Amino acid sequence: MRPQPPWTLLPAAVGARGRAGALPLCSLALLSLQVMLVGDSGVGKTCLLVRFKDGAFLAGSFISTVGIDFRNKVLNVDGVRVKLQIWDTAGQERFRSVTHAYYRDAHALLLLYDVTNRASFDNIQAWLTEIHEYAKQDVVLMLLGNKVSSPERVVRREDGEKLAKEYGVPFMETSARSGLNVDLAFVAIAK
Ligand SMILES: Nc1nc2c(ncn2[C@@H]2O[C@H](COP(=O)(O)OP(=O)(O)O)[C@@H](O)[C@H]2O)c(=O)[nH]1
Ligand SMILES: [Mg+2]
Repeated sequence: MRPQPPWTLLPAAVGARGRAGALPLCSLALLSLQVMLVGDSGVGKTCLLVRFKDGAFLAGSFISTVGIDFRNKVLNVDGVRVKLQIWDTAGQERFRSVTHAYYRDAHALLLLYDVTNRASFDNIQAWLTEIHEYAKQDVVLMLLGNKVSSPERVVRREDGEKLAKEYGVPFMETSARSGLNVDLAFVAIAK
């Protein structure tokens, strides 16, 4: 079942608790954006989300995302409070039918490949085809080459830049491990 947007309850819940340091209700007015992470399994979508949300790296044993999961984070973008509701999808073929339904609601998509995995880069075109088919016409899209802190890089930065230019999408290289460009990428799509 699809989780309900939790922010509709936020002002009342905070007000009722009246905890010290709580923000005044007026400043709780915020813009909400739904962001979806897509890309092959293993490219680091869940790690990128955990790095962004909690500032930590999920190393070693990790729980494979099943279907779809989401987390919220509020950002201050040029003085405007923006609530990102970030959907973490599973790239496995068998979950495709789940994620298709979510494309329609996404305002922004972060499309990831793994710079240490050529196949994940080669699959970007297929992902773009799928995005064009299912996502909103005006969806904000960004291409991310993840795992750049790894010594096993096989996809050059120039290759990513070239592909992004071909499709007219902004591009960044990130590392969920080191945190490189992770916040920047999320802020960029929130703008
Ligand atoms: N070196 C390195 N490994 C990463 C990075 N991000 C994710 N990983 C590893 O890649 C594997 C898959 O990550 P995960 O987030 O589960 O991928 P997902 O299937 O796209 O959600 C895990 O073993 C992570 O530890 C990164 O930035 N650098
Ligand atoms: Mg995952």
